[in-house]
Amino acid sequence: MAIDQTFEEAKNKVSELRDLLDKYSYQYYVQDKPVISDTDYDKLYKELVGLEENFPDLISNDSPTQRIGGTILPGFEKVTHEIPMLSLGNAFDENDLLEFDKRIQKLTDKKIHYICELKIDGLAISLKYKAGKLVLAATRGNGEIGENVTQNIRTVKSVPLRLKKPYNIEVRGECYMPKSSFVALNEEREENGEAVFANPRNAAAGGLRNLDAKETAKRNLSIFIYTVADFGEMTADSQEAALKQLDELGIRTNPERKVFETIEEVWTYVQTFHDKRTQLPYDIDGIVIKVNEFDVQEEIGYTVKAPRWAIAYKFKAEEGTTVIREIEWSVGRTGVVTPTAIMDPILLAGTTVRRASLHNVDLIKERDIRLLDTVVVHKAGDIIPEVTRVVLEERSTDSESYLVPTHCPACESELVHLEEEVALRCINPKCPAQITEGLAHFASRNAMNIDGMGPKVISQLFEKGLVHDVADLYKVTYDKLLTLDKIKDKAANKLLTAINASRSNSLERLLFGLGIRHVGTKAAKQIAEQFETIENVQTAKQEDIIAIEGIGEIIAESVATYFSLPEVDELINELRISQVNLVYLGKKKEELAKSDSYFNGKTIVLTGKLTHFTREEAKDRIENLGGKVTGSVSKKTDLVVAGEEAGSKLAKAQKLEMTVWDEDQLLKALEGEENE
Ligand code: 1X8
Repeated sequence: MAIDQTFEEAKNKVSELRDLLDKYSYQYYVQDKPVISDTDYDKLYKELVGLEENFPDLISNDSPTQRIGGTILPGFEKVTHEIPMLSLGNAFDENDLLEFDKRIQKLTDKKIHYICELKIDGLAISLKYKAGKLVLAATRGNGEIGENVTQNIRTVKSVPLRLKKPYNIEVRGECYMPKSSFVALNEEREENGEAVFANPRNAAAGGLRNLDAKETAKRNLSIFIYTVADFGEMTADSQEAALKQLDELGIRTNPERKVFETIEEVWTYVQTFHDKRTQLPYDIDGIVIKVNEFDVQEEIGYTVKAPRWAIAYKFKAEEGTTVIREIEWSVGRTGVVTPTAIMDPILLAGTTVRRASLHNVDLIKERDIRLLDTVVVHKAGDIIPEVTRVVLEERSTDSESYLVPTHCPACESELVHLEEEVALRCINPKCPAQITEGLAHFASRNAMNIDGMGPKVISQLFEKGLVHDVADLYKVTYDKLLTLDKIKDKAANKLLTAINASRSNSLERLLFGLGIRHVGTKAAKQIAEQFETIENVQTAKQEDIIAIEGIGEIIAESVATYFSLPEVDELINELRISQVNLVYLGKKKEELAKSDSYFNGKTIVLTGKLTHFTREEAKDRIENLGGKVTGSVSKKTDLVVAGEEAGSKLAKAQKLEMTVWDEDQLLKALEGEENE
């Protein structure tokens, strides 16, 4: 089909696909309101990739396929900010805000409003658009000279590569990493023996300042734009109006902003967000308060460094001091041995904290953390308790350096400190801690989901010699369970039911549960979907696995190596004998969206004018869900969608007493809602 396509046809289709993909991306990343499934998005994306491969002349820099550039940069180019990137004055308490208000009132006679916005804890970025296209992204640097990070910023999905209007503007905002991505990233890094990031900002900075944009892309960064530096074709008379216009251009702004008349109201807002900030999905370190009216902003003016019409109220970092009583070492399922500080309880950001991860040995050595040290504790990204530093003045004179363990706390075999890792590792494959952690992982919710099979039951089963590997879990009997502490008739039966139920899990749960390195739930799902049976996975070559979109070399190699081990063969056989399901039970990707769709297998006629989308767009979406769109009403027609000013086709449909929908009903059905 593609071969017969003329250049003109391809060009139209490409343009249509880009519009669609940009729209869906906007709904997903900017508005946080996804309207189509990932599968449908991928399908359109692949169609565009295919067309661009066949017609390379059609590739343009603002195509959604061109977010990740190919080359690794030798270094970042310096960029001079024509309009300097200023900093802000700070306020730390209510009094500072009252004084700010007094200064403002003295500098103007006009009635003013204050606009309060969240102060995002990320990295300031400037974005330049020419004729609506992103041409430059730069870091703040020293405010005068920053670095060209265009290639990296292009991977940030909430940054539009083209605006909804062909404007020439420069805007500024904060690039950040969501808290959830930060936690996941650090967990993964700890597991891999890599150094963890202290907070989301550092993790974002590391991502943004990577010379390989592919690495930036992996960090799941996002952006909020909060100011217009060069208005170009925009006209706005207030910050509020400017932000609204940015929204309309497809630029992501923070929705929590609010306009007030008095500084007292501002103070209430500040306090509200001080308490609410732990619940936000991103880190904020304060509130920015600006005079809303632009004419007054100009009247009030600037100091050398900062606007006089704005101030940043800074939240105090939630931290406190306590004493380390003990350092506990635990062994993870991959053998990484991690230290946890056990401290005198301390209240931090609303919760009592007794334990803080010290992450790895190198960190203990670097910060010279010792037993009985008084330490400052904070919550990284407002979530994870961490030891910031030692208060050396409080250290007693007879204190001694902490002796890092040389042997595994679980199996006593000698620990190794691999050169490229910050972690200590137990490399004994028979280490009981690794095995029980692995068993717990197998039974956990996202894996085989064996309810009630927690660490306590597992340790007992293991210590009593009743379970050695995951296959043994399926050989557990009622009598064996009754030998465990706190397990009586009811609990034993419940556990057996849960074990039995897990036999029918789809393959991806098993693949994840096996604990193959680098295989998370997402990769497990993709592999199961692709290969369908464990036998196919076992015989798959590394290159077959890499061929799956989104699976890279590291995962592919890990999977291939894992299944090449003879003991893994044996384990799978045991699972098979125990009647554990080894097949993928989900639908193949394409079938998935279609099968539960109203449109699947139906013939639909579109007539009249549609307002929410073009005819082509509606057709694409119906077809993606397995429907067929035809031009004329006949006996085969299942549904007629009548837009505005529908004519003869509607009349015919009504005469034949067919189902007729209006555009709203179509929209709802496309979004998976049921119509009467
Ligand atoms: C820095 C920040 C500003 C805003 C939010 N987050 C920041 N980190 C905002 O205006 N909403 S303004 C600013 C600055 O001017 N240095």
